Amino acid sequence: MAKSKFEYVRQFEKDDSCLPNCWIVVRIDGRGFHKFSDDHKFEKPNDEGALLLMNKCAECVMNQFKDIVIAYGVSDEYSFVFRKGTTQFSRRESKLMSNLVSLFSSSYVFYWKDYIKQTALLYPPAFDARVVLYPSNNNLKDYLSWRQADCHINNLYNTCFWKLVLEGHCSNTEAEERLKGTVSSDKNELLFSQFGINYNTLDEFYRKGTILIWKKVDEEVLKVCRSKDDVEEQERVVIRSRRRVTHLHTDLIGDAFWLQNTEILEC
Ligand code: DGT
Ligand code: MG
Ligand code: MG
Repeated sequence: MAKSKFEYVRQFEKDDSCLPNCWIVVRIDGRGFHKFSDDHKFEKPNDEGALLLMNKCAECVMNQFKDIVIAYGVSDEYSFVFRKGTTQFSRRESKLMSNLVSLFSSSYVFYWKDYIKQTALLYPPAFDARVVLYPSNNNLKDYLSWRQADCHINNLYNTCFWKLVLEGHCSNTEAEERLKGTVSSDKNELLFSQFGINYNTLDEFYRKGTILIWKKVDEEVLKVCRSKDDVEEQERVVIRSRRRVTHLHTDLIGDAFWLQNTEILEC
């Protein structure tokens, strides 16, 4: 095909393919979700529907991008990890990042009404995205551990803060003052002594965030077969093994998770 004289402008595009043999992590995060969650009356500190909506969007992303081997979500963020050898979009960073974040955002709007009952969507939400490459398995495990440790620190703080405000008759400033300089054990003690709550027994859904991985499951499917003489059609139930996205709310910082799910790092 003949080329136009304008064709040369393509040379200005930069090569942004990700380094080979590295884990590619795409992390998305809600823009201004502090305000967004107030405007949409999200329950404090955790809104179950809002978190389930995030998980639904992440599942949509994984179902379209089968090279994502694990995803981890907490609050308004999700991290997606592509297998080291992926050739999706020739590993181009901008293509990977923009496709994921736009599919996630449109899913958020599309599924909103199925998950958020208290209010209609008041304005279009946005998510930012970044790509980070991790060369070793340990780097990747430390990355995910960092996000889950963050989940723990924020959730413990927010649980205390909102208990003090909603049930402890504190103003926001007073609750902040009460928590200033406290370490984890102080916060655990505060929850126990003042509100009778053992933090470690609270739902893991909130304490650990959500891990999405692929697991093989056996499914029953109805198959139409012909009889031996090729006269009759018969329906038969057969078992098919399928890879499905599985949701976990468990610790991924310790070794146990990686020993139980060795396939993640082997891919
Ligand atoms: P950014 O990311 O720099 O644009 O700013 P934000 O406001 O999104 O801040 P970020 O991402 O550091 O923190 C997430 C905010 O979203 C945080 O203020 C709490 C809020 N949020 C997320 N999930 C929930 C929820 O389930 N319930 C409530 N009440 N708030 C939530
Ligand atoms: Mg945010
Ligand atoms: Mg965030």
